[in-house]
This record gives sequence, structure tokens and C-alpha cells, in this order.
Amino acid sequence: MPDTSFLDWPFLEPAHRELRRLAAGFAERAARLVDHHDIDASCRRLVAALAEAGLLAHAVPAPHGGKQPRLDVRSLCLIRESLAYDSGLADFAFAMQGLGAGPITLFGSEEQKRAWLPPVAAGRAIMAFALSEPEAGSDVAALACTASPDGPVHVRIDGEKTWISNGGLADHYVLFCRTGEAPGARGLSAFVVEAGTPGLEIVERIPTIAPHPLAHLRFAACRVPLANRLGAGGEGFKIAMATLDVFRSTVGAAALGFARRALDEALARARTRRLFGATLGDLQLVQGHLADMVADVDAAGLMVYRAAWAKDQGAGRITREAALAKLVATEAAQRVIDRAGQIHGGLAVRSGAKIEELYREIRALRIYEGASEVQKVIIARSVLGEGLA
Ligand code: COS
Repeated sequence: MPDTSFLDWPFLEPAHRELRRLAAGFAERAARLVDHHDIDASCRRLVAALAEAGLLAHAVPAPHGGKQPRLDVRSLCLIRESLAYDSGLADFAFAMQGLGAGPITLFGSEEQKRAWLPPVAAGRAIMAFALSEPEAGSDVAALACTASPDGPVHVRIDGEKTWISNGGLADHYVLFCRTGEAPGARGLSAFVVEAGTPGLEIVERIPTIAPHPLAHLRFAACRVPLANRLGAGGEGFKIAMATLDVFRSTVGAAALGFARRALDEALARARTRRLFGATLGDLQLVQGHLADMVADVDAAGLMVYRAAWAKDQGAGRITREAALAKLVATEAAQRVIDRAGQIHGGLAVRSGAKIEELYREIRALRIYEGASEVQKVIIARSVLGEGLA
């Protein structure tokens, strides 16, 4: 039985405990919806099932299909953690609905929210967040995809995006482009681009160690209504960063779900595997691994739910807390899964084994939505800035 004592932490409320039960029950069933030979169909099934279970109602705000007027980051975290415990792909399907719709939720006009958000909650529209480019991933201010005026009510988009989750599967892409109001970070804007818009081409699907739908996209004279711009022209960088502030702690939560699963698998193995006339768990070196794993899991959990709680209390920017949550939780989860591998021996690297799957699933989390190195830059700048102030 998974340890759920964290549900008593003061960051969480009774409704969160109820939600955790619902999400964990769903996650066990969701794992059975995954066919690793057909990722696209699996994602579509998962999105539909997440909607039916009411979980996608936590990915958008009320009254646009959501449960609450503002995204509740603790709910997002609890759902991601629960899904990741059983299925990396179910977590992916949920997370992308939230992240892809995030800029609309946070910066869309009422009309834009009314048009685009209810289908996200209902599982009828699949979302993508298109920021990274072949030459700009960590350095967002350097992105080169352009949106230039094309008549009075359109823009023309030209450029490339890569590593786009749900690329080729999404119905709507939230795209960050250079619009040139000012140099660098102040000259970007965000647009919603519908799949099927002429000029939007899926160049290739990108295979990865933990198969998720990812693609490289090209935009060639892709004509998009100016009305699809989110916020004002030049606000794109701020929109991207504010969205990431909300969702980065949820990446930490997914890592936490993977780590808790690895710990539970390791405990089961340590209790039952016999060697040298005792069990693995009787060996002090194994106890040392287990203690380190418990410490990592708790530290990660505290960071994740602290960041989520701070945002839910109405804090404006939680850039530092979110960066800490993502950094600490993803790095900790990698270590926990690695130690679980040592405890499992050869079984850890057998294709199809749970630890082998967790190994493949965790790796990208230390990279996407800001690599660990980027999180360290953000954290260091926040303390240096404060020190100088
Ligand atoms: N919320 C709101 N505004 C923010 C912000 C945030 N979290 N972070 C920065 N800004 C604002 C700054 O206040 C600054 O505003 P002014 O120009 O008014 O002073 C502006 O945006 C530029 O900020 P900064 O100078 O910090 O920009 P940098 O180019 O130095 O940003 C980092 C550097 C590394 C922080 C940024 O590029 C980043 O987060 N990169 C990682 C992106 C990422 O996650 N990529 C993966 C793809 S998504 S899967």
C-alpha cells in the first residue's frame, strides 16, 4: 500500500484528499488504456477518460468547464503525482491539457476562454504549448519564429518549433512568436493556431526513450487571425514565464509520483527477496538506500506542495519556489529510481519491468519546461537579486 501520510501535510485541504483518492483510483484503470504500440490512440483514449472522470475539470477554470475560478495548483500536482505513479503517458495526457490551455486560462479574453477552454475540459480538444525551437529552448528571449502583420486582421507566421508535445495530435497550438515590438524578451507574442491551418506542417515525429507524442513543426506563411493573439502584442515572454510558473511545480509532482512508485517497488523487493540467509531489507547497505530514498521523496514532496500552496494562496510570482520544486523533485526522483534499480538488480533493466519504465520516464523531466541548469540560474538570480536590493 502506498504511503499517503503526506495527505496530512498542512499544505492540503480535505477536498484535496478526496481528489487524491479519485485520481489514484483512476490512475490504476488508466494504465490499462495504454497501448505502447499506438501512442496517439492511447493519448486520445486517456484524454477522453480523464474528461469523463472529471479530472480535466481541474485543468481549466470555471465557468469554462472547470471546477474553480482559478487553477488550483495543488489539485494539478495531486493529479499529476497520482497519474505518474501508475502511468507516465496518463500524466502526459493530463499535463498537456493544462499547460497547453494555460496561456488561455491566464491571459485569454473572456471570449477566447469561452471558445477554447470548454472543449479542453470535455476532452474534445487536445492542446499543445509550442515554445521551443531548433535554436532556442532554454533561451526563450532568442526565439526566432516570426508573426508579421498580414492585412488588417491577420498575422503571417513563419518558422519552426521542435520538441512540441502533442505535435501532430493537438487541435490547438499555443505558439510563441517574435512580433518585434522591442528587441529580445519584450518583442514576443502568443497566438492560438488551429491544427489544419494551411502552412502548418508536421515535419517529423520525434521518437524518445519513453514514447510520448512529440513533433517538429514548420510554419510557412501560416495565416492566423489577429484575434487569436493572447494578451497584448509584446507580452509573449511574460505569458510563457507566468504559465511555466504555474506548471513547473506540477512537473515536480509528476517526478514525485514516479519516485513514490520506485520507492514502493523497492520496499516490496527489499521485504521479500532473500539472500545471505536474510532479506534484502535486513542488509544495512540496502537500509541506507531506503533511508536516502525516503528523505528524497519527502524533500521533493515538501518543495512541490509548498510551491503549489504558495500559488494557491494568491502569491503573484512564485518563480523561485516553482524552480526549487522542479529542480529538487526531478533530481531527487532520478536518484530514487536509480537506487530502486540497485535494489532490484537485473530485474531493473529488463525491458518492460516497472523500474526500467520509470528510468525511461523520469529522464526527460530534468530537461523539459526548463532544464535543471535553467532552474539553478533562476534560483541563484533570485537570491543575488534580493541580496543586492
Ligand atoms: N513571470 C513574469 N514575468 C517574468 C518572469 C515570470 N516568471 N520571468 C521573467 N519575467 C520578466 C522579467 O521581469 C523581465 O521583465 P522586464 O523586461 O520588464 O524587466 C522579462 O520578463 C525578462 O526577464 P529576464 O531578464 O529574466 O529574461 P531572460 O531572458 O534572462 O530569462 C530564463 C532567462 C532562463 C529565466 C528564461 O529564458 C527561462 O525560463 N528559460 C527556460 C524556458 C523553458 O522552460 N524552456 C523549455 C521549453 S517549454 S517545454
